[in-house]
Amino acid sequence: MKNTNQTLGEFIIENQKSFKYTSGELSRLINSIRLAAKVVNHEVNKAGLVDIVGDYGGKNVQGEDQKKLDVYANETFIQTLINREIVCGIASEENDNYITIQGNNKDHKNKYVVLMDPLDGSSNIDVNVSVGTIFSIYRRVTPVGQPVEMEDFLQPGNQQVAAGYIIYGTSTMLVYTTGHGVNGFTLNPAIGTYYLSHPDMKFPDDGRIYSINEGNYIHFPQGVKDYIKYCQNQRDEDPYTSRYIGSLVSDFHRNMIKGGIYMYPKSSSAEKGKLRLLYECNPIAFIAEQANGKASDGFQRILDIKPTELHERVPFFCGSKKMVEQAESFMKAAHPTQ
Ligand code: P6P
Repeated sequence: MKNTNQTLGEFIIENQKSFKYTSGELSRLINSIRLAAKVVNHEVNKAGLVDIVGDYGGKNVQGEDQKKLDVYANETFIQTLINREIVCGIASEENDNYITIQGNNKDHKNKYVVLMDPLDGSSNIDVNVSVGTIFSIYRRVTPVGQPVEMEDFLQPGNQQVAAGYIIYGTSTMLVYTTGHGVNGFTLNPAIGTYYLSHPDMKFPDDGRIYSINEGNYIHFPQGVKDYIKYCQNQRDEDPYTSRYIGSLVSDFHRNMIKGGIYMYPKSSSAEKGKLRLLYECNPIAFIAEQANGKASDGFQRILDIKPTELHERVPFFCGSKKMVEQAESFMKAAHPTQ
């Protein structure tokens, strides 16, 4: 059993040696995310008290209204990462194009690129429902110079070196992986320190919670309808239950602890689904697989999908391995040519 009084800082140092070919930059990168998360958490926690909630007036690349906290979170993470000379580029849900960072490193030798959704589920902010930050980290492929979109940002999810999320909920947690399992840290806001509260997180192999926006039911592919009906018809001693918060990080986090599946399939109104491959599905899929779970688009492994554009969307089925495999069996039966 790992020491659960360990702080995140101690954990990073202790596990430093498990990071392949890095001399501390990845640790410093995760530390900078830890710091930015504390700053954002402070604002999220008082969102109802100050004039920082509500529409910013801008729209992001998805055409969605930008909430002020969206913009604040985006700027906070970007500035924190820029200041540390570790990252050569950042892509964000809130920015149409990626940002390149030179800093003092005149030949752009910073090793990592970061892709993020700075405040996922932000439509929940003004109704006091938990929201989250999702991040994905890759080593750059091009050796020096400005990062290049195709080589450095559009890498398949199986190339991630780290991924994680912060959930700003009843407590604030940072959950991440560097490819050696998943660990969760809870923030003690009184002293601003994260403690290892959930060591070695694992999905239960099976579960009874399914998370999907059933308001879209009539627009779902037949395979999804068949799976939902399968869940609803299981009236044994341990029936299925529907739980959907409308915040990916919150639904995923609960399902990882209790067992469950999250689905955002394509529909007649969203041909590729809603979730973005690069900074929502890939990082969550990396965490899911590291926790013995599974993530696919209903047919193929999410982490093997070769991205073609920064903000592309994919259908998303993620959670307990047996539940995802069950859902996939309905998808393959109903859509044999896909
Ligand atoms: P819908 C939030 O906007 C988000 O990207 C996820 O966090 C969440 O699970 C999903 O969209 C909710 O979408 O269409 O059900 O409101």
